[in-house]
Amino acid sequence: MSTLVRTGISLDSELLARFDRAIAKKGYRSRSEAIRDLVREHSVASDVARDRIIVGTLTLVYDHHRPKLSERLIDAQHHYHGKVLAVTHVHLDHRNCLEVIIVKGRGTEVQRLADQLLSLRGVKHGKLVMTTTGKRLK
Ligand code: NI
Repeated sequence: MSTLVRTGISLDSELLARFDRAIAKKGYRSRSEAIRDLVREHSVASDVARDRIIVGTLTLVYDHHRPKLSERLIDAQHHYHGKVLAVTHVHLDHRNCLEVIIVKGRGTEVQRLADQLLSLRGVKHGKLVMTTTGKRLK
């Protein structure tokens, strides 16, 4: 079990003032929580860089009237079936669909799937957000 450790750091006063203003704007009530989040962000980025198992969401907005697009999206997801945990689909209007695909796998594999889907013609916008199971995030 880990314990809470207090630490002090030396920072340029203007840099610290800028940091304090930025975190206040975001709603942080303490510098410690903002720094903890930065460290967690670094930990997730490190897991992605080391190609560890990550979880993520891939959000897509696409035009389902585009010929064969729905079929191509489904084919690609079946190809990566071990990585796709769940899919939520919302019909935004007569033309546009929103899909959120929940994925799990090595960062490079998940990125490959995301690139394949995002580059299809008719996919208007999308983004992959990678995170971790949280085991290494205290
Ligand atoms: Ni739809």
